[in-house]
Amino acid sequence: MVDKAGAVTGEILDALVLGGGFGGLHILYQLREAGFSALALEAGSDVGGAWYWNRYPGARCDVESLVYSYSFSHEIDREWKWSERYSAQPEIRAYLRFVSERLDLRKDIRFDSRLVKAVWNEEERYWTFTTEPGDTYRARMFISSAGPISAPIWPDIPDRAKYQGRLYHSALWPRDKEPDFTGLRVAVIGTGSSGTQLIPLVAQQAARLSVMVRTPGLYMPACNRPLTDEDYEKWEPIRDNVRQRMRNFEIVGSGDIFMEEELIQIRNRPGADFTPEERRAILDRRFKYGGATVPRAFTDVVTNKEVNDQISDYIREQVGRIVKDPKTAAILTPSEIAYGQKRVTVGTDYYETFNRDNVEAIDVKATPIEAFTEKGLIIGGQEMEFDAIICASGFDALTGALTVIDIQGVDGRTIKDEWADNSETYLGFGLAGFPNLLMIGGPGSPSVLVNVIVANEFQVEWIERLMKHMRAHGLTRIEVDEDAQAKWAETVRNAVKGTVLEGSKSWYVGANVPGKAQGILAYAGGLANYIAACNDVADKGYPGFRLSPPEG
Ligand code: N01
Repeated sequence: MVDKAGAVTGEILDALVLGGGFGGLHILYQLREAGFSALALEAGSDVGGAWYWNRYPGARCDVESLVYSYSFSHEIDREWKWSERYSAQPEIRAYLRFVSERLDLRKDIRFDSRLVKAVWNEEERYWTFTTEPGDTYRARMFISSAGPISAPIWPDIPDRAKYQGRLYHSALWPRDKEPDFTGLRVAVIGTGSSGTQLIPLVAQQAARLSVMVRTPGLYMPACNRPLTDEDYEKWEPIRDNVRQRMRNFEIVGSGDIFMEEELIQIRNRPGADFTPEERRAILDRRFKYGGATVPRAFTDVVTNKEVNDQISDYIREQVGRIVKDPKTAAILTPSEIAYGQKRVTVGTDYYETFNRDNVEAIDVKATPIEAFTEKGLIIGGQEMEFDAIICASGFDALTGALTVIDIQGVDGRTIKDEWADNSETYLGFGLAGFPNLLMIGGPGSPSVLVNVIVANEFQVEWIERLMKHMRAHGLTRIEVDEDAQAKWAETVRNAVKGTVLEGSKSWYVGANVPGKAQGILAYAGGLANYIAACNDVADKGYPGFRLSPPEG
């Protein structure tokens, strides 16, 4: 079975895009506008990417929606109105559906099409793609926007298949019927961003909720609220300026839209400029504003231990203030984590939920979960019975979305093998041995360490510029130079030297996936430096890439 746009007509597309999320929709649009033929493959039945699959209760973004949205189109920006400061998953999905319809992208997306194989044809210089329903496509360029956090992993606990109760993963939530936990004994494994968001809502239904806490993270209340007409009256006159400043990297654009200008300016100064008392007063003002903004108070939060300690302590203090039972508070206190080593979680009523009579925290660091059983879990040699178990156990981040696909480059080299020992790329865009493959949000790019929508938009525009360059110069092949890749990998490693990230044991460094190569996965040197490096490469005619015209 082959698709009309692919093998049946014999057409070789200019590009095949993997993924129908934020990055995939944008690159599809840009390529079409630039006159390239392109299709996108999406495993889900609709657009949304991560926001299609992560439909667990309470799923919402932790970046303010007014800037967790596209800026490339003034029209789209003005036509869409967000209802809340941090939008919930259904609204983000609706937004992406709106964008896909508004830009007439859906006709170029193949839904329910999971890419399982991609093979590079060196002689003919194109990729052949095979999807799970068995369709095949061919394209000169393979552009992956598969998502940095899109390959779910289950907890590394034996005998999961034995469990006879209702088993869920937060990122593989049922698409047909919303689960009802009313009257059930429920366990949640995992207290990262997903667990933190779903626990308060599941607790409202469950008869008993047991939260398995292994490494408690730093948590901040979102202070989410509806966006009012008044907010929009404030936003309209500053919108273009904020968007521009974000694109110039003067502001982060993740959670400070309506923040006082003075605090935004302080953010450009090191915490070392202030006394501990002054810093505390600044943190108090940020805390009132809400979201992940407290830790982003100064420029040196990940490099200056004293400043980092103060911020980490400030966040930790909340636990004892809110959680009434001291034993529970001790289990939830993130004593092992410094700010920056693990992503701060942002939610609503998370700590408050542990004051409910039907909720308990179980310390599974002290007493690990040993195994699943037919009826529940074994912890400390004792079986605990549960009617439902929710695994909010995270993702094989940045590399996992591509290593699960059989991607064969030059001489049959596979991405899975290439990334067995490291996750090296050149500028996060390309990988030696895999010609004409370009990545959005790939390892070695800033992606998850910044406002990912802003990073995506830059990468999309950079790829568009590269493809136009290749077309203008009659070039049909591009491949990363091994030396350039090794140098960029060194830059990525150096970017965390002397920062708290060196001590990270989280998915940032692959520590959550047994057997995964360990090392920082994203470029932590800041979006501005990253953009300067990538633009410099483009301005100089793409050194580090070998570009060539058709042979013969
Ligand atoms: O996954 P995680 P996530 N026994 O990896 C625990 C983005 N995101 O889905 O830390 C016991 O953070 C594990 O424990 P430990 C965001 O970037 C964004 O929550 O390894 N526990 C940990 O607590 C985020 O960072 C949004 O000790 C086990 C949890 O499972 C990223 O996605 C919303 C265990 C996994 O936490 C991932 O978040 C959701 C075991 N055997 C996600 N195995 C927003 O925008 C695993 N764990 C808000």
